[in-house]
Amino acid sequence: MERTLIIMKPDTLQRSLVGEIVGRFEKKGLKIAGMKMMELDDLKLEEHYAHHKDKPFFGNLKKFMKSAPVLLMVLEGAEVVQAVRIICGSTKGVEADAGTIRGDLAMTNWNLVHASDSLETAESEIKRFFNNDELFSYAKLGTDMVYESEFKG
Ligand code: 3AN
Repeated sequence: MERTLIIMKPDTLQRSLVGEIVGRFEKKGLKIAGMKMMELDDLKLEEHYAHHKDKPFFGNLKKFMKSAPVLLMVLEGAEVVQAVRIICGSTKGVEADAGTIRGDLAMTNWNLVHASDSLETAESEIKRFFNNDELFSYAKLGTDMVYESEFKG
């Protein structure tokens, strides 16, 4: 099964949307393999947002991401990277489809969640934020109600 990284950004905590957002992933049938709260620092943010480090908004992005703790979650499931990106919606809230987290709950680039954009990125992002002993393998009840037999495993 694939794994992906979710960061619930400071606006999730400040807007009391933790339960709402975690609930959307749970209701989809995804399995939580790890979860924790953390304050991000410049080093972690410069690594995580390396692709944005020369952009004019990078300073504001770092300031925002350090303004309150974040919640980190590793989700597991078949084709979970793609499934989670669809649930999150496109980057800018006002342009994101209704029904997505960003489309329903965000207006701007303060968009509540980060989700890994590919399997390769997910692997390196999970390693960046989680130690092996913070990730859990267990049999989740109801899995056979979520997946067709071809995805069982
Ligand atoms: P996504 O989170 O949809 O994968 P990224 O990785 O391109 O999007 O952007 C990460 C974060 O950088 C966004 N969530 C947003 O906070 C910020 N960001 C991206 N593009 C812009 C922009 N044009 N103006 C301001 N902030 C931006």
